Amino acid sequence: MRVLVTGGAGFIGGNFVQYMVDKYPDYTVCNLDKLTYAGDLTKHQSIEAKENYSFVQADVADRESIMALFEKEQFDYVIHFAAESHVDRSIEDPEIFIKTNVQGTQVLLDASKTFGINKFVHVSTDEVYGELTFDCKTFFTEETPLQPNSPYSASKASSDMLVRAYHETYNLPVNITRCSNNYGPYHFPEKLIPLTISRVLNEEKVPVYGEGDNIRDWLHVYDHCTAIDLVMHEGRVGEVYNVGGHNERTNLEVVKTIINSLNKSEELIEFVKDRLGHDKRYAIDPTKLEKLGWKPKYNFDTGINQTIQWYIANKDWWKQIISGEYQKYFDHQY
Ligand code: NAD
Ligand code: TDX
Repeated sequence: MRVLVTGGAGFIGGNFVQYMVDKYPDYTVCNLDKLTYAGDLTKHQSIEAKENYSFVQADVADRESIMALFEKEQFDYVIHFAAESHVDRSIEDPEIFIKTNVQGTQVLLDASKTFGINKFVHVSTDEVYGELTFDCKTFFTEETPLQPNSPYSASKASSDMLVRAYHETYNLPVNITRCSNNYGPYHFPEKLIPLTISRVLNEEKVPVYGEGDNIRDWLHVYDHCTAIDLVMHEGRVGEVYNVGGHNERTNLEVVKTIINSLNKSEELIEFVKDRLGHDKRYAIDPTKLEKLGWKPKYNFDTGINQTIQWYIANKDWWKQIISGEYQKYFDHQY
């Protein structure tokens, strides 16, 4: 099988590329990535020499390059992760989110339709459903109406609609996955968990938006990879699958867990201005995926400890990222 993974130099796509190269030595895995600020290839040193792995630098919105690649490689599967992924950046400057997340997805759908594929898996997010209330009794199901609140989630919802339309109109074999917040190795330090771990390790203040009472539903990236593997091979064509492991935490709980596990002071917490349009709570009902046979390996307590240890052992990776351009972004943001 010939598998195209877009966004495979990023956090989740990067973990997925390594998972696939190791698990399926008889598949070829082509990692296509533009290498934006969020993409880096140093994470793939352990697989870059393997025969079943290759890398192509390209923009998913660049029609000519994408069409030429599909014609040459005749992919069986497209697993589409490539996106602008950070909500705060989308609030600051939405335009690139439309180009990459919406137009880029449409170009990949066109290429898949033109050259034929077994399956197009579109990796989406629970954020397309909007927000839940704090009552903790309701969950996002696959039937929850789409009500995206940020430019990022609006761009992801738009791409979901295009994927759906290419299935309905052209019979393209697709699945859409909508996962809750991921955490784990190689998570880019602009996001809450790696930002907190790296700043606490550096004895720096951790910015918590508003009162820290917003709730996210955390899933270890490894469990997201096993979910996509299952959907890619077993998912019913045309279906949407929610991915989540019932690990709801307030942001303040997450930050305190990290600080305490590193034996540092909670005085590092700094409450800052809230995010505009900040969604209150996300929580996934994963019943449909569980019925397909998926079971997560990590609960939050084991997963967060493994992740903290990973960031301690891999300081070189994140220290190189938080210097330079990233520092300018951070200083502007907070
Ligand atoms: P990320 O920002 O870490 O990585 C994105 C990757 O896409 C980077 O390597 C970047 O270089 C690449 N990219 C960006 N624009 C591109 C373009 N125009 N052409 C080609 N490559 C491009 O993102 P992530 O957190 O790994 O998220 C991956 C996917 O999973 C996204 O589609 C996101 O919406 C979805 N998702 C993320 C989460 C989460 O918690 N991080 C949860 C649910 C769904
Ligand atoms: O400095 C911070 N302080 C803070 O309180 C940051 C960066 C975030 N937060 C809050 C905002 C959110 O309530 O923490 C929560 C998590 O924030 P992010 O890590 O930015 O993630 P979120 O906005 O929930 O979106 C993530 O999950 C869904 C990913 O970035 C998306 O790509 C994915 O679709």
